[in-house]
Amino acid sequence: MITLYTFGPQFGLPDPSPFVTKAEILLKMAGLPYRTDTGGFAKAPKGKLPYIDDDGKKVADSTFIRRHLERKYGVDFDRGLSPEQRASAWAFEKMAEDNLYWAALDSRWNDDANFARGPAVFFRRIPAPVRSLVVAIIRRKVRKALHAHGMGRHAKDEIAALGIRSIEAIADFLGSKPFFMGAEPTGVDATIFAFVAGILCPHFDSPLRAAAEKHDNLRRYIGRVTARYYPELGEIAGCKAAA
Ligand SMILES: N[C@@H](CCC(=O)N[C@@H](CS)C(=O)NCC(=O)O)C(=O)O
Repeated sequence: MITLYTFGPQFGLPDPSPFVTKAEILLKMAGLPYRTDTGGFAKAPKGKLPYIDDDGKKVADSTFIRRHLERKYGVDFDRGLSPEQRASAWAFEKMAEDNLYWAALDSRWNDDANFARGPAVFFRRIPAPVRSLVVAIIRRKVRKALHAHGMGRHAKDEIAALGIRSIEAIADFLGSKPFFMGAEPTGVDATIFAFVAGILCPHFDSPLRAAAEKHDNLRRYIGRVTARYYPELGEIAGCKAAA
């Protein structure tokens, strides 16, 4: 049995981390039995979630989890796609993970109101006297990571502009297709769903959310993917699971 290490559902999302949600959807797409465990962060091989334990073998990072499932179980998440489509899918995935992610992270962690409504809850089990110190240390760590990536060096409106450009690209590429690459879901849907759902999450206010909300096709897409992979949740990010 595969164990997927997660943060656990939060803010009406399957997980606050889009990378964890991506890995979970890939497991669902593969049709493999798995369990989730929210107690693995301290032992994460790369200091981040997600990672899996598959019969004693630990695989960290959502993309390497995907590669592991492809190699060990013979799953082709891009079944039916041409090499050109596979290339586009990879490029969109990495745009979301390596660029859009940082704009979304900035809006959750550096906007005080969003932080108070969101990531602050991760620290509520820490005793009150030291909590504010721990929160300050972790927020500084996130700011340093944003700076090291480069996104954190931009002004607020520039960060929003970059994030919105990615959202527009996602909405335009999706167009009227049911799933990101066509009539059926493929691997990239795990990523696109996870990121767009996180941005549309009504728990947070941001220019990214306002931009995403202008695209009905994105909202319908979230409903469609929810129906396929999280029917038990009924709706995610205010988008009702669609029949
Ligand atoms: N490249 C990784 C990214 C994973 C990642 O950034 N996870 C974040 C949560 S969204 C994390 O665990 N951060 C904890 C930390 O940096 O201390 C993947 O694809 O799995």
